[in-house]
Order: sequence, then structure tokens, then C-alpha cells
Amino acid sequence: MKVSMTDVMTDNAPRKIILDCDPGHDDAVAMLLAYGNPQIDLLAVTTVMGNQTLEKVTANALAVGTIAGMTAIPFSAGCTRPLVRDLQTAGEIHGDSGMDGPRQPESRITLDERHAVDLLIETIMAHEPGEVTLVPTGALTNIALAARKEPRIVERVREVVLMGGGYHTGNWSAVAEFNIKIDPEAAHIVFNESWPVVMVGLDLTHQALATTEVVDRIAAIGTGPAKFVGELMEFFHAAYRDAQGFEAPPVHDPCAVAYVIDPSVVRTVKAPVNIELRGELTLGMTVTDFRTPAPQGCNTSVAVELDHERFWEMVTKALENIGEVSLEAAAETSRIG
Ligand code: PIR
Ligand code: CA
Repeated sequence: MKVSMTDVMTDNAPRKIILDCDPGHDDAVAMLLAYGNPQIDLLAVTTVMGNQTLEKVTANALAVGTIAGMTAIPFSAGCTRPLVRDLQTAGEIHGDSGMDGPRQPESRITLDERHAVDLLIETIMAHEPGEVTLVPTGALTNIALAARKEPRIVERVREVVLMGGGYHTGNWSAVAEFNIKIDPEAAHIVFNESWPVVMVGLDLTHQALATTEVVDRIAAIGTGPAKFVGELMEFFHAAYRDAQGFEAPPVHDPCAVAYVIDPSVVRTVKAPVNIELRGELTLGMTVTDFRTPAPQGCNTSVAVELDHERFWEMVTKALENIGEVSLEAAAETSRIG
């Protein structure tokens, strides 16, 4: 991606992000949206346990990277378990592999040897203050550890736009969402640091439904990566119907990427958010205070409304931009930009 000096000085410059994820059907779509959209400069993909074990979600991330030809981007693996609690995975939604459905290609991408926490820290510190945005779409374990290991990243990061939580909706308990609930202590660290946090939670992502119309539009693209997404959506559809009675599956994680691409696609409201760590029934709840006005210095906002049409248009365009990727040529394919 070529970036001119004038771009850096204006808002037109592509936003530099690190995607910290646990693929995951919707994490895979987040990766493809970030890679295929010219307004995003994807600096790295890091993985964290969650939807499945670290080993499985990392293999899935490399498979998605291979399918899209993301050979110039570092991939690195992070934490194998939450900070305090035992690992819980989401097999009933994502299957035994964590990304069941499509057949996965053998990876043509070599994993970076660094631990994700170190790659996060090194990448953030190698950039100017305010340049790097973090987009976590899994548990916040890597991000919390990075903030503890190198506290200077907190000042340096532009913002943390995360998929997780929900102010009125839960999916892992009546009031808690999976990414927050499986590592609430990590979430507590991330929400209580001074960096701006945008919570793209279930209230928002349950609006990002992959309807038949959407899935048809993606299938019509006809490329390998688009077919792959089609197969992911087919499995996700059945899993969400059987496990949670949804008519169409909510594709959570790309919503956070969409907000970074164009904040006008996701309406947000500033409000204090904190993480419940002691509730018997409410562990991992993202307690959101909507009393107005939000106090001065409030660093958190929550996503409330999605422009469904423009969101799916973004995803479709990104897949068109990625185009057809020959797996044989993947090693020579450079980035889109
Ligand atoms: C989705 C997830 C986990 C559990 C369920 N039931 C559904 C994953 C998604 O990858 C997303 O990041 C987040 N966690 C939504 O809770
Ligand atoms: Ca996820």
C-alpha cells in the first residue's frame, strides 16, 4: 500500500490496524474486509484462544490468509488461555475446527515466531503515537497483557475498536457476551485503561444479519474467496438457527472493521462501560451507564445502530477487490492497496 505524506496528514490516509482474532466464521469475514478494503492498512493479524483452542484458531487464520493471498502480512499466535479462568470454547456455533463448513487449504503462510503480545507491542511502538488502531474480535487476553507488559502502548494507540459485550443483550449468559465473559479480567483491564474504546457489541452486531439476499450477492461474485465466505455463512446459518433460533446469522466481527473504515456506518453513543467481575448472575456483563450527560473524560462509547445496506456493500466490495487468488501464486501475490 502506497501512502503519501499528504495522506498521512489528512483523514484520507488508510487506517493502520492490527486485527486480534479467534477465527471463527465472522472473524474470517473481518479479516477479508480489512484486507480487501483500501481504507485499511492491515499491519498484522494476531490470534487468541476463544471460539476454539489457540492451535485451531491460528490454523484457521492462516487458512483464511492463504485463501486471500495475505502473504505480506505477519500472523502471530498469542494466549492459549484466559488470564484467570479456564478456557471455554464455542464449538456449538463454530464447530470442532472453530471454522467448520468449507474445506480448508493447506497454509502457505508461515507464522511469525514472536508471541502475539510482543508483535502487538513492537508494531505499536514502531509507529507514531495515534497511528495504530487495535481491532480485537476475540477475548481481550492479548491486548490486556500487552498493556501490562508495555504500558506506553496505551498512550500510543489511536483507539481500540472491539467486538464484544452488549448493553442490553447477552449470548453466553443472560447478560454477558462470549468474548468478554470468557476473560472478564482481561476485558476489565482494557476498558479501564485511558485509550478510547469503542464497544461494538451484540446490540449492534445482531443487526448485521447475513440474509439470503446478502448471501446471494456474495455468491454472485463467483471467486474462490467469495465461495469460501458463502460456505462459511451456510454453516453459520445452520448453527445459529439450531443453537439460538436465528433466521439469519449475525456476522459480528466485521462490524468493528466497518466502523474503522467509515464511522458513519455505525452510530455510537458515548457512555461509561465497566466489566462486572463479581456478579453471581452477571459475571462479564458490560455494564453501560446511559444516564446523560456522559461524564467528562469518558473514554468509552457503544455502537447502537448499523447501516445494514452499506455494511454489506463494504463486505461485498472487499471480496471483489480481493478477486481471484490462485493458491499456487499466493506466495508471489502482494498486498491489495
Ligand atoms: C459467536 C461467538 C461466540 C459464541 C457465539 N454464540 C457466537 C464469537 C464471534 O466470533 C464473535 O467475535 C463473538 N464471539 C460474538 O459473541
Ligand atoms: Ca470472534
